[in-house]
Amino acid sequence: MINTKSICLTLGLSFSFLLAGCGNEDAPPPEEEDTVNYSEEVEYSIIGIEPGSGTMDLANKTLEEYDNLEGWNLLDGATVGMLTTLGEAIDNEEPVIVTGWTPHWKFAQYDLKFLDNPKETFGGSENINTITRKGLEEDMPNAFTILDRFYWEPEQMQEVMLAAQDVSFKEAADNWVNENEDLVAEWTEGVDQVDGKSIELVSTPWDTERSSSHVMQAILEQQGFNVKITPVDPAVMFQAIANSEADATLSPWLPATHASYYERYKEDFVDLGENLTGAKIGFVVPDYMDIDSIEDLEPNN
Ligand code: PBE
Repeated sequence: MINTKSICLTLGLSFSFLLAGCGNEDAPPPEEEDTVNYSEEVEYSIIGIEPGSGTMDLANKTLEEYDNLEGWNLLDGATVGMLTTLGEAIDNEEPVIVTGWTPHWKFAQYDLKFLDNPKETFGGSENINTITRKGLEEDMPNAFTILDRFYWEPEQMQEVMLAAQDVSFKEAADNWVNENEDLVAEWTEGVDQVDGKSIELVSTPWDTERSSSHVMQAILEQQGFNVKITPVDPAVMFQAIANSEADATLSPWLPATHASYYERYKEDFVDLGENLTGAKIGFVVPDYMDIDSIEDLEPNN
């Protein structure tokens, strides 16, 4: 019997010809491998998060604005569900598309990328701002000064988020504050201690904001404040500050993510500016997926 494999090898034929003509019938021809249809494989679905989030507002807008996303579904859910689905897909090297954001520990744990978004439906680079109710500066000038000065880097926020995978946010934030005394001293320099004055922060329920609000809680407690953190949705966060039901929040993502709420309430709160820059949201996929842009996805016809 003629051994075709050894003939192919001796003839030194190209690799693709070898695969096509020389045994290994189970392997798909290379052309097929190149044109794997990720859109079909993910069933034209994007794994979303909580419906009240800014991320989902912009993800819905994205589905409307890209013609190639016609017939796609954005699945509501919870952030923990999104993270579980993402982790399972990665364990199996399967394609998956999620709504994602950074800073977040998922980028430290997995090799992920944002899909390019030429229509900028998720904005570009996002900031996280600190806003307070009107009158806080007069009522609690000490807290106001610290809130105004507080600014940290995405890496620092990510440290707290990562630590809080193993301990509570309170403990992770207390530890971070103790380990970063010099930086904290810059924010509290010259600010007098108070004696148990109560202050209420509202925070959205995601790890990013749980980190910043617990760090602020730890700092204000060191200054003698009694600090309560109330977790709420973005809509309620803006409402509570605008109505003076809460004192301050470190949770608004701007200029894109929470733009609609910001516009609606902007006359009724005080914006102290960024507490973090260089954040980002969008559609996120594992690095092993061979697509780079939202425009690489195909409509569900
Ligand atoms: N997120 C991402 C918030 C802000 C950006 C989930 C932390 C949200 O979508 O509202």
